[in-house]
Amino acid sequence: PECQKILSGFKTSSVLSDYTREKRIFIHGTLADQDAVVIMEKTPFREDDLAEFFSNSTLKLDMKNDIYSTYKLRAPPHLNEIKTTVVCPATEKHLNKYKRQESFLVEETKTDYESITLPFIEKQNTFSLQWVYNILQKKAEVERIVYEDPDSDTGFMLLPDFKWDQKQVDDLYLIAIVHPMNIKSLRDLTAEHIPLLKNIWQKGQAAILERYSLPANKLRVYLHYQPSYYHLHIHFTNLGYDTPGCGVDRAHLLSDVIQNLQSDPDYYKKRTLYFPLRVDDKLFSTFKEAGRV
Ligand code: M7G
Repeated sequence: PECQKILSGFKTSSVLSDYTREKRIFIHGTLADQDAVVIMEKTPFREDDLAEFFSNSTLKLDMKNDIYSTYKLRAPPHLNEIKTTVVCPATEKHLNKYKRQESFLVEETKTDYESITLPFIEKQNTFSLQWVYNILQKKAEVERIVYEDPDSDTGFMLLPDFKWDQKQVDDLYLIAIVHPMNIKSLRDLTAEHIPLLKNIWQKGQAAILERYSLPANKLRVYLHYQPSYYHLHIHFTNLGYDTPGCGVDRAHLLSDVIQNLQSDPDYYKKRTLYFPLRVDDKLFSTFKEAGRV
């Protein structure tokens, strides 16, 4: 792939958030006068690179004391790449999504969903799904597809999530995007969708085993509620890696979802669901205006 210099024209406006331990930073700025978000993340070490890493690096001594010494290591640039994501033009919603801010747990009853959340989604207050349609119509990320089942009722596309650079299996992260076009989220699922969910569960696991040699019992497979994008998709992540968003407040294990629908066909239509929302999230304001926060 070609090397691009687009970031040389990036003008920083503010740091939206900065996660020291995860070595990840979210920056708001402009690119050619358009709002943009740049996300940079230092990537894990790869065992396969270690030999080259040691033979081609130089060390600058910081301090030495008895048997202890610390250094700054300069590695060859190709072994020290920074994973970077650019969103441009970025909307107000993107800036909110990436800004570090306080969250509150929201309670959503069946009625809240029907009177607050659903109208909110239908007014297209949510993120554009263009990137999802591009994947389903093979207009983008075509060469990244890991597995595809084209069936219009039970089919899906499995491909790497853009949070994963695919360099090591340790932080494996894929998403399965369903072919049916009318399932917005967990809330729309009924017993009718069990064949779709089981199909994704079985074929997704098999494809990941074949491609990455990672067995099913090493995978965390879940849905987000609320998601950011209201076209049903399932997250497949390495169990050994604490993916952002894998916590109990947003993640619903696919295995539980299937069982809940087996025990009650309308389980997710009726349940009260709990999830965190950020204070600047428009959905949060909508719940607040309705007196539900
Ligand atoms: P979500 O649960 O709707 O929202 O998941 P979240 O982003 O708040 O977790 C959407 C998933 O799709 C996330 O894991 C994103 O990293 C991933 N994703 C988002 N976009 C815009 C893209 C994209 O263009 N390509 C790919 N491959 N993944 C994306």
